This record gives sequence, structure tokens and C-alpha cells, in this order.
Amino acid sequence: MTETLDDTALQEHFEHRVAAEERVEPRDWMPEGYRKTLVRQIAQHAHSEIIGMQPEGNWLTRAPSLRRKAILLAKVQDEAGHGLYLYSAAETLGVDRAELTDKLIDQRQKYSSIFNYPTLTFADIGVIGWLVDGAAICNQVPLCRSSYGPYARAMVRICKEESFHQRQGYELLMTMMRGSPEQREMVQDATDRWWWPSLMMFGPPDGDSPNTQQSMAWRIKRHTNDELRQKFVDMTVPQAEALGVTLPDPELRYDDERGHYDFGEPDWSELKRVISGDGPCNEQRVARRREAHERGRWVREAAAAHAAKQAARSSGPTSEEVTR
Ligand code: FAQ
Repeated sequence: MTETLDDTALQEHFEHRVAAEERVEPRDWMPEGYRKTLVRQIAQHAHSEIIGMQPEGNWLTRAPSLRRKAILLAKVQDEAGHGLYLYSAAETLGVDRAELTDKLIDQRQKYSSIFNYPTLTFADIGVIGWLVDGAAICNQVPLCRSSYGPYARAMVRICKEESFHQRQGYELLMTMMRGSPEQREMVQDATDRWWWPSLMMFGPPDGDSPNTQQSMAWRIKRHTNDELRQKFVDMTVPQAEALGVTLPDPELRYDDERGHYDFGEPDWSELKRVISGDGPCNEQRVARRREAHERGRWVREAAAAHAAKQAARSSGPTSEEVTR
């Protein structure tokens, strides 16, 4: 009975703090549902960064110049870093990175649908920077104000880097659009293929999003999926015009009354299919990740053995050393 009363008081105190925009830190009491939601979202986000290295990594050896290769290498490396900040943030909630990796490669945890599409030409690299990183920025800037301290702080640095990623993509596309007719066609084709999947990155429509309401109340999420999707469309249409490409949506038009662009309905059955493992590259992405994890086993073992040796050394001489 006392325990229940305590729990209620703790819950009220927690909700009051969150409503007052105070940050929740790892040692603070938090409802189990809050912790679980954060672990799910942060782990999915971390996995997305790591799996997200694959579609672009695919072009590292085929970048058309040394400059483009250096930029792409830096970007892919940044994504690995983002994954690591995020796994660290998840670890503050009492889960282990190794456990999260196992869940990813056993397909018990999700990663973003967007990384299950193939990168067919080098224009895809530009379009990923422009649209995918553009969508990521739209979604992630508000997460810098997320109620959970370690997540919000990780997002600050990630967003700074994502903004560089978006610009490098747009700059690459501008260069291609000034090039040959074939290059312009490549940019248009990549835009046609990535537009709808980019809109799906924001998640299902609000009416079909089981987590949004509670995550908004807990201030983990600061905007709904549909609000962010609209923001992304509003931001991207003028960029497409400046670039000289057409977005593949006949329903796209500015609504003076709303002060926003209207746009067509993404194919939500496609999102469901891709999330449930049946996208064009799901199998390949997970298999590659599993293989990389296996290949890295000896590195993890060597690092753990080294750390154990260091710890033993710093805790004083061994009995063998004393008798010597
Ligand atoms: N893909 O109730 P909701 C990047 C799941 S950016 C896969 O609406 P929530 C940068 C959802 O988890 C990409 N799964 O869920 C980069 C939930 O699963 P459950 C990563 C999706 O959490 C660029 C279920 O569907 N960004 O990596 C997707 O409130 C270039 C129901 O959905 C983030 O993760 C989807 N698109 O809202 C890297 C941002 N949408 O409960 C490399 C942080 C939904 O059934 C190269 N995350 N699901 O297990 C978020 O903001 C949110 O988690 C949402 C989903 C908005 C993604």
C-alpha cells in the first residue's frame, strides 16, 4: 500500500517536472513506460545510423573524384559516430549496447525504413544528403529539446553534423544539375525514387501512430509525425525549384489559406511492408550487419582482454610480481 502511494507521488513529481520543461537525468526516478519508450526510440535511432552507413558506403570505392570520396568518407564516418553517441545514451537507461546489437541483427528491433532502398547511381548520394538528411534534420532538431537529458544532448551534436550532410548533398546535386543532360536525368530519377520513402521516414500518419500521444505528453517527441512531415514538405519544395527538379507528386500545390503545401498520400502499405522486413534491401542490410559483427568479434575480445589487463595492473601488483 505504502509502495503504491510512493509510486503515485513519484509519478506526479515526474510529470510535474516534465511539464515544467526540466530535464530528466539517468539517476532520476522515471516511469517504466517512459524508460521503455526511450530505449525503443533511441535504439531504433542508433541502429538507423549504423545501418544507414551501408547505402552510401556502397559508393565509397566508386566516387567520381578524390574530393567526392573524401566528403563521402567523412559523412559515413559521422554516421558511425552518431550511432555510438546514441548507443551511449541508451546505455544510461540500463541497457547494454551488445544486447541492442543482438536485437538488431536478430531483427527484434527496428531501424528506419529509408535504409532499405538501394543506391543505384551517384546521384543517390546527393539525394540522400538533400532529402534523407533533410528529413532527419526536421525530425531531430526538436529532439534537442527532448525531456531526456542524454538523448537531447546527443542530438545537439548530431544535428550540427546532419546539417553539413544536407549541404554536401545539395551542393553535389547543384553541380550535377549544371552538368550534362544525363547527369540532370540521374538527379531527377534519384529524386523520383527517394521522395516518397523520405516522407515515410516521419512514421505513420498521426491517427495510426500508437506512440505519438504518450511520447508528446512525456515530451520525448515535441511534434507529431504529420506536423514534421508537413514542415519537411514546406522546406523542400522551394529547394527543389531552386535545383530545377520536379517532385513526383501531382497533388503538390501551395494552399494560401493554410499557408502550407498540400501533398499526396504516401503509400502506407509500402511503409508497413518495409518496416516488417519486406523492403527491397532489408535482407541484405541485416545480413551485412550480422557479418560485420561476426568479423569484429576478435577486436571486441582483444579490447576486453586489454581492458582487463589494464584494470588488474592499476589495482596493484599481482601476487606473482610481489614474490619476484
Ligand atoms: N521506419 O508510433 P510511431 C538517420 C515504427 S535518420 C521504421 O509513430 P514513434 C540519419 C516505430 O518505431 C533515421 N520504423 O512511433 C541518417 C513504432 O515501432 P513499435 C532515424 C518506423 O517512435 C541519414 C511503430 O513504427 N531517425 O538515421 C518508422 O512515436 C543518412 C509505430 O510508429 C530516428 O530514428 C520508420 N520510418 O515515431 C543516417 C529519429 N516510423 O512501437 C545515415 C528518432 C515508425 O511498433 C544516412 N525517432 N516506425 O516498435 C523518431 O523520431 C520516432 O521514433 C519516429 C516514429 C518519428 C521515427
